[in-house]
Amino acid sequence: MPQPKTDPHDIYRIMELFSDEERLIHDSVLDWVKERFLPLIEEHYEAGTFPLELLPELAELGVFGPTLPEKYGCAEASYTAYGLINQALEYGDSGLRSFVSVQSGLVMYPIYAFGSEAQKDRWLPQLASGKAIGCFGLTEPNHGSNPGGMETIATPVEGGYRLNGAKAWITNGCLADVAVIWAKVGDGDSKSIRGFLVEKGTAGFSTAEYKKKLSLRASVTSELFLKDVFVPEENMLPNVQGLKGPLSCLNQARYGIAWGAMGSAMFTFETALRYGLEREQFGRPIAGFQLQQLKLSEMATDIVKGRLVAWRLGQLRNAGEATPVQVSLAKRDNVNTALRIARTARTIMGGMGIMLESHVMRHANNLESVYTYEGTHDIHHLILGEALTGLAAYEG
Ligand code: TGC
Ligand code: FAD
Repeated sequence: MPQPKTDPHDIYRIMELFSDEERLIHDSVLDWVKERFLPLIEEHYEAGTFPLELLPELAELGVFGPTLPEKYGCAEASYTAYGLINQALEYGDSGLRSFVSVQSGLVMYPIYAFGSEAQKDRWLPQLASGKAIGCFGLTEPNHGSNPGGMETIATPVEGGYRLNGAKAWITNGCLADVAVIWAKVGDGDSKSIRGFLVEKGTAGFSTAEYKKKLSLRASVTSELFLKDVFVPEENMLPNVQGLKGPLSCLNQARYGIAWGAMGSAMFTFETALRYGLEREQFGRPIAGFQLQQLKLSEMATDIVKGRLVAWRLGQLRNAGEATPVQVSLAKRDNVNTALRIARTARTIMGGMGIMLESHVMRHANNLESVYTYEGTHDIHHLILGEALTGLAAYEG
């Protein structure tokens, strides 16, 4: 087989930008993904299940809430390490990264940033160790891109609140021991939005799984129903109010996706390159044809650029200076790049590319969801558009 003349996996020697500790964290997660996760993914993807049997090992790797303090059982690592973890996980499957994104960025983060000491002490160690699973309920059947319009209402009653409403498309909804539910209190203004920790088994709280997804099949997605659900006062997140509460959590998860998408792109690129070197047509490897080299060259270039954007964003985040607009740019563009690369990888693999066993179409299908969740591609264009012009174009 012909041999590459440069390291196709890291042409720009980007791994040298990270500390020894960050590289160690990345390598241990990536090794685990290759050895333990990839052998199981086909079976779970076909069955439409998440490999829950791997949860203790995932927790052992320290991937849940990795930037949070050690006193809660977390790794207290840098945001760069957090990014590299996401990159390694999504090399396996976007559903695996989703599971970890939700647990870390959308459940542990709000409890840590906005919760009471009692809420942190109770939930963070359980979530870090994988003994509890969480989910994040923001989207509703009638309000996706515009969560400020939410209809879920929390009515104050003696000792707490009574929640009524429904949430749609919730990752890990059916699995979760605790759901972070965002609801309007009182007059229905978006400034009244509060976060509530709703525990599995609470009377009036039920879930239903979406069963026929063609994307993220190895991730559980659910509807949540709240009918007169009593939530005690102590289960409300005390330290945030308004839409900025849930939107700040999205910064965490969108940041991880910007890295994760590059992991997916690296997998599909590497798979297509390997195939192109092995597969012969017209008496020579297909990677030797100019048209295929153009594709490989563009894929490799786009991966370098996307990884450098993620790295720079990580530097800004480590310094506490990353803005939501910067996060938006990276989420949108890196996911779009990864989707384009997955589709191109599929074409290089010809008919084989449509097979589950070749993995590239699984990645492409997954990325269709990633393109839409955590703010659609369009919404992220509008966020950058507003920053560039000072004109918000969401309405009218
Ligand atoms: P707007 O008036 O712009 O803002 C309301 C308040 O929020 C503040 N804010 C932010 N704060 C922190 N981080 C951000 N990224 C923020 N964006 C806005 C803002 O400063 C304001 O604060 P204040 O104090 O003045 O009240 O709000 P808007 O209603 O006009 O909406 C703007 C828009 C459209 C950008 C926003 O609604 C949006 O991002 N929509 C997209 C919705 C979305 O991303 N949903 C994701 C749901 S969760 C999910 O998909 C999980 S997938 C998980 C997985 O499996 O990985
Ligand atoms: P809509 O908002 O109805 O948008 C439909 C189309 O209209 C899109 O192309 C959109 O870009 C476009 N559009 C909307 N508004 C505008 C505008 N102003 N200008 C131009 N175009 C516009 N949510 C959670 O809360 N928690 C979760 O854990 C979660 N997990 C998810 C998992 C999966 C697999 C999926 C698919 C979604 C998940 N979501 C979750 C929901 C996700 O965040 C929403 O799907 C997303 O925000 C878009 O909302 P929507 O699907 O209702 O689309």
